Amino acid sequence: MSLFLDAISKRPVSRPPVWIMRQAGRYLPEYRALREKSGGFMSMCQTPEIACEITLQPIRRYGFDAAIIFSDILTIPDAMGLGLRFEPGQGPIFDSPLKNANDIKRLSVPDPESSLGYVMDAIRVTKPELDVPLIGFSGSPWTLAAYMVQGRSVPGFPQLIALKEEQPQLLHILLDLLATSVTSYLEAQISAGVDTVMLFDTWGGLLDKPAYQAFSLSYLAKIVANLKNNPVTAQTPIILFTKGGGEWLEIMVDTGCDALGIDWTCSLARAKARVGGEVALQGNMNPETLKMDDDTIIKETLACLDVYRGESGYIFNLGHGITPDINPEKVHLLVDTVKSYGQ
Ligand code: 1CP
Repeated sequence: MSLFLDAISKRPVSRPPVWIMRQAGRYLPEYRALREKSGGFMSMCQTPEIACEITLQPIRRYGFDAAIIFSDILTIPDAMGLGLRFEPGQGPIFDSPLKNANDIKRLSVPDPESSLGYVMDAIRVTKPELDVPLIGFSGSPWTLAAYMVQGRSVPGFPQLIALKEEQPQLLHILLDLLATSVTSYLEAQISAGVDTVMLFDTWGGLLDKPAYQAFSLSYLAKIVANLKNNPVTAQTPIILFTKGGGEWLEIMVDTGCDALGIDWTCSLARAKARVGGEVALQGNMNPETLKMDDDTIIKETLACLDVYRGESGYIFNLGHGITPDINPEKVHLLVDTVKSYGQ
């Protein structure tokens, strides 16, 4: 067993495990060096040996208690034929975003081993190199739909919101297809060797509560039920993360997930009091804290750890991904603070 899997299942631990969202990425000089000589972000994802190397970089440097497979949430829409590109400084762009009902009705569920096999290959290459658990992941249907309809990252995703207002039934057709696609993608990742899966619902917080339930949570619940009802995947812990979802923790727990990721706008102590009896919690230091002085970083790290002093059911993480402008030394300080906790 491992600290990470023990904490998620609330078995006793000597200290909380630590990993950070986007731990494999642009703040690391060794990542940027590899990116320089590789043919772009997607080709790095699609070359299992490179994806493996990038997954291992932060494990080697910091000794995190879990690894996350190097990939992206937008692999599913890419496999559906939307033509994903990454332009430097602009983020993801789809050449063929979904413009109308025909575009949506033409889509089909990608077969994970044939059209996303590079992700499963990366998992199979990486797993034997690790002595900590490996996390697989997917975007939530709502968050994937956001990029597929909008075509790129635009604040507020106005075209997605317009589709929700004007043609909700059409959006539900898309979300349902994505829920089926995400289920089979995560099943394939689990069969290939990941120990846990995490669903990133980065844009669920754009919605109000009834719309969140209808357009995001109901599809997350479907995916959790599918995985829990399949004997091959039933035992694999599932982490749900809705950025901006702090008000909705109770209904997120009702999906049957094992852990919730929480962002920094939500009080960890209050979240624990509300749902800590039912699920493990993961989070939630503000990523901006890593730009501050050492004493502040230590103080904020300890403030999270103290909420669970002497108890299991907690995984230290940031409240969202680490940003590219962070000094890697600051991450050492954070990890050392967690690892020496309670000793
Ligand atoms: O230019 C580069 O080198 C690419 C930068 C990059 C990286 C390192 C992108 C483009 N994706 C990733 C990796 C990535 N993305 C991981 C790998 C594992 C790890 O965490 O270390 C993961 C889990 C993701 C997930 C992801 N991609 C999310 C969900 C999590 C979150 O941060 O909210 C989202 C929304 C994306 C889309 C995406 N891909 C890349 C970027 C820059 C973005 C965000 C675009 C936006 O701002 O909307």
